[in-house]
Amino acid sequence: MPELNKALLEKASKENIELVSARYEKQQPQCLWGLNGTCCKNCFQGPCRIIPGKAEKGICGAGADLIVARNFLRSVAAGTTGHTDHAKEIALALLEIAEGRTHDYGIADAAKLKNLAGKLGIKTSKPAKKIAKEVALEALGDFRRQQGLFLKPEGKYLNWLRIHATKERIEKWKKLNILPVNADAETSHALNQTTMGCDADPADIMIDALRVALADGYSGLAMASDLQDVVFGSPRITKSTCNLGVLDEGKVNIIVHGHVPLLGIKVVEFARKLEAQAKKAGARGINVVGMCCSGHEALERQGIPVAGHMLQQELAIVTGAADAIAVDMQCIFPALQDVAQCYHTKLITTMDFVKIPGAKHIPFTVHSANKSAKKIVMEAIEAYKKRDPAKVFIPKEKNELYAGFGVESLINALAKVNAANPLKPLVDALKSGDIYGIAAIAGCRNLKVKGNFHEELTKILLKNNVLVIGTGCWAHAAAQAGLMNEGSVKYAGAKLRNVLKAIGNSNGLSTLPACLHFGSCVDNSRISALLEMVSEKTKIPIYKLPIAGSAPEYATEKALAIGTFFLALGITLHVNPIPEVTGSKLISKILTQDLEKITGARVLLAETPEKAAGAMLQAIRQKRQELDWR
Ligand code: NFS
Ligand code: SF4
Repeated sequence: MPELNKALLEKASKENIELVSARYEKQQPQCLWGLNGTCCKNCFQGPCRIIPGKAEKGICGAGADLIVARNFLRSVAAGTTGHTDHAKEIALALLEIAEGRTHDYGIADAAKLKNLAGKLGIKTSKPAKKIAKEVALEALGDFRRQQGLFLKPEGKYLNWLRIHATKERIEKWKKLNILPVNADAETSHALNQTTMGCDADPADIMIDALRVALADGYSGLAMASDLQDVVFGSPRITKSTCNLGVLDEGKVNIIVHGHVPLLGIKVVEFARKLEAQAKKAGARGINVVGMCCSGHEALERQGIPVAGHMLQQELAIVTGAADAIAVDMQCIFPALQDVAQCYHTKLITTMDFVKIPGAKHIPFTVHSANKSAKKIVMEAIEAYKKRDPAKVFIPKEKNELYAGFGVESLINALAKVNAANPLKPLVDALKSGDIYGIAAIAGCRNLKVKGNFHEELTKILLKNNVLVIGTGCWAHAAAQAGLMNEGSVKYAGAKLRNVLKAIGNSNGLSTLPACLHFGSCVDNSRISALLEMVSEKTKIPIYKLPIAGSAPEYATEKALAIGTFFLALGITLHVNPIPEVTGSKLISKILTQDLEKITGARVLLAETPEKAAGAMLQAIRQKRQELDWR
């Protein structure tokens, strides 16, 4: 079980507040059929469970392989909707901005807008808003382009895949017949495909999971990051603070939690505007901090401190100093209100499809953003007046971190080393072995895993001179463990340390941090973009490069979608906990072996950080040998 803020856990237990770990214990032992993936509820003759030797088939005749494959595809599709819905919100917002129907948002990065427009084939010699309209329509095209089961439009596929993927991958995916046409259609089609009496071919279903995952990667992750950069600005390398110690006893504390920066960044803006109101209420000011991916979005663009990861959301309230938590969507525990009602904390929901009984609902749209953000901040100030000082305990856990890495900011930093050819220093270091390989670590925190998997795995890889880049709740964990500040280079092997120092020095820093914060979970697109760039530059396909991924504590369906996207890209991926596929030998074999012949990547299973690091290093070593990079 990952370690959480100990003093706060004790406070919660004294105050008789039930937290996620207690609920986890009460769920033990967890259902074996659920864990091995052989429970089917896809029709109401069921539920059916596969019992080897007794009931090898469900009532309709579906066997273990089929049930496991269908469940897998359904989870990937569900996870994908999280990201495609997110991307669509931003595309729609950009259209509203472009057409002047909202003035609450604008265009913060016109250069990125032009760059995207250029890739999409849009003329850039016109006013930014006109370009923005066309870019938004091209983005929305990825949700509108129609295909039927009996009608496959020749050569048409997602715009966002076309502008990002390498030629090698596009050819590969074309041959596999998995180029997605419409991001929404892919996910809804997956539901039809897996309902009772449709596709009965488990291997076929697994290949189709790759297509859905490509929709996730491009018209989910990449589109969300790209358009958010346009509207809110691209990330810059920035220094900030993390962990629950970022809450400030003397100020009105507002936590923005969820995923879409449309909300979080507005709250930051209005907190600045309403400082005087907070002072009138007796506070020293307003302190906005982020939770989960909303935190990363505000951190990478504005340096806003990040309070914590998914498993710390309830603890933030237990501090007694959280005056308001404003949430949008995803990874928001329904338990938040149960905890909030024990304190003065105002839980504020903002989206029509994410409501929590007992919480205050303030609808938030791109048209009402300013008004709603002001209301949210005022609610927090009102709540602050009711704060009980006797219940306040802010833990001292707080660490510095550098964040804001991504393709643009990293290229800028590398350009200080080699202005004419910024990628060269990185590629040279990879070739020479000064950087032994690149590890991309992503995903949630999960109580099911033993110990601090994220931190331990990262440290072992660093020691072996592997450059670690990552996102999401991994980034919270790594930053809290001191793996993202200047002092963190001590964890890096000597060769990697020299590279980090050299790049840092050229940028006026003593060093780059040991591992690089690549942002929120949709920002996994920044990782794929970097790898795509290295692949194009070296003319070596991603699956041949010394790269390995890991989702060592994944918990959400979204993480499964991202993991499958990495596999489609050709990134060999360690996952933990063991995926819910063990009830089928066929599906387990497809993921851990056969997939390598299909996409060039496979799943690595390991239940300890040592074993995971060993498997990832072995995968990297093998690629180096095949490339003759010693
Ligand atoms: Ni990613 Fe971000 Fe965290 Fe997991 Fe949830 S916050 S979208 S899903 S839990 S990493
Ligand atoms: Fe059972 Fe088949 Fe229905 Fe699934 S689809 S619940 S296996 S009858």
